[in-house]
Amino acid sequence: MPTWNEEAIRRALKLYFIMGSVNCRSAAAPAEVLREAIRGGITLFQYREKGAGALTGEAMLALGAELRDICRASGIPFIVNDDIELAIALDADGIHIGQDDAPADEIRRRVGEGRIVGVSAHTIEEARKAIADGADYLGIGPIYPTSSKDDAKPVQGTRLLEKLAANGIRIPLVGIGGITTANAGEVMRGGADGISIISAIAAAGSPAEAAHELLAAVQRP
Ligand code: 3NM
Repeated sequence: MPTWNEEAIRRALKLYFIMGSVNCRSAAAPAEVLREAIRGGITLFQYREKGAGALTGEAMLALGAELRDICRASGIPFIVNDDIELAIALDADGIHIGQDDAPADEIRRRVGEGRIVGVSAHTIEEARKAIADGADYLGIGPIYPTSSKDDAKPVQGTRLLEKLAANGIRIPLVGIGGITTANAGEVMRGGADGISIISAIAAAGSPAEAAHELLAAVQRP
């Protein structure tokens, strides 16, 4: 397993694609969407099998293994959302947790050293706590309105990103929630190292083209 220093994580966050089977257009197979997204230039992938109709048990594990193998073949780090057992079973490169999960230090102990631990933070207090607990990066959102998360917190624009920078907080940061090619530049200018995307890639007519355009927007903020 590669070692993840801060700069490697910052680079990987640039275009962070998140997907589960429910996020894909009805006819599109998740594996094909992921392959296309990789072709378009994503730099990191998170398997997030959540929401109404999500797979469970063996089917969730099997899809995860398929998506992990696609990532491995292309050198894209593979992160699992929330589920410690699944992250270990899939030998994921990392895990992403929310505020309802155990603290980052406990999660790291349980998944083992060498894996990336990312934490969602919605306030500066949550960010400080996650950093103290040893998070490798923070997901900051929702920046814009999103329909991909039922229990999303109130939209906050780039305010928290700017506040973190103003307070000298330099942990790798990725913006999330409603990000598109039209607003990606604003997120980067707000201080993010990258953007996390579900629907603007997973539900796009061409995930490859969508990813390609998003990457261009991130590279030229
Ligand atoms: N977490 P889309 S917003 C998974 O605010 C997730 O922490 C959020 O999906 C947070 O790119 C979100 O389709 C959904 O808006 C992002």
